[in-house]
Amino acid sequence: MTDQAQQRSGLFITFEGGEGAGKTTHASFLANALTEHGYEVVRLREPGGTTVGEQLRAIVLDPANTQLGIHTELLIYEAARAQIVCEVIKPALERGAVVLCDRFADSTIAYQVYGRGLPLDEVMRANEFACQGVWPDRTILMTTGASAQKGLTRATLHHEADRLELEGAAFHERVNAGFLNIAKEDPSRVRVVESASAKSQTSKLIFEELSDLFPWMRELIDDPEYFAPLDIRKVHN
Ligand code: T5A
Repeated sequence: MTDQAQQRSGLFITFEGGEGAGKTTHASFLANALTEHGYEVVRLREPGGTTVGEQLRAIVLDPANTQLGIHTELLIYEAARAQIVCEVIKPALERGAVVLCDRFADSTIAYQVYGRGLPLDEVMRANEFACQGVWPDRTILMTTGASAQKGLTRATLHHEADRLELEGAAFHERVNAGFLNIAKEDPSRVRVVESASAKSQTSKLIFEELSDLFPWMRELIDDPEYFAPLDIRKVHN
């Protein structure tokens, strides 16, 4: 382990963005790089990441649950979050791990406020309650360019559309606009990364946005060979 890894207390990094933006792909590549550099990495997804959370995920994403109300939907996401925070994220940060999470509280603002139309102040209160004082140190917001359709097409290429993916294009456009607003309001935490081009290029941009937290990344950014494999092999999630 590097000296730096030993001294650093835990770091919480989230990946956000619309459907199929590339969060899983790039969180996985980053996790490999951090592990190679001696960090304990905890990779999670929301909703999910705990036994209870995965059960809640199955409910909220099941296209058969057409009766699910938008308040119930919000509370399911928050319940899953409350569980992953206390069961996994808090203990990992206390140990000094780097926690990488696909989606977190920003998704609730983007989907349940901008997408569904729930009041911002109420959703922020729900987020605060579920997060229990835990908040990301850095958020990578991945975008697929002007239209949400590109991400939706990517997301449903290898699996059946889930309940949220089945929402119309207008819903997903509002979600994407919501994410960009969140970034505008908190630019030091939320870094926007375009993921419309080659994966290697996207990953390099992500490393640039994290290089103040991990200065050794600067050397990798200057090495084109490091990112090249992303364009030719599948990174295991
Ligand atoms: N939700 C979630 C809420 O409504 N409220 C909340 O509070 C929370 C937490 C979760 C759903 O729940 C909603 C949001 C979601 O609708 P999910 O499966 O976790 O669902 O989220 P998705 O966005 O649907 O996850 P995906 O796996 O579909 O998308 P990713 O992870 O963004 O994309 P990824 O990495 O799987 O890549 C998709 C495809 O694109 C290709 C990849 O190879 C892959 O095939 N690709 C590129 N990927 C990255 N960079 C490039 N340049 C690429 N080019 C092609």
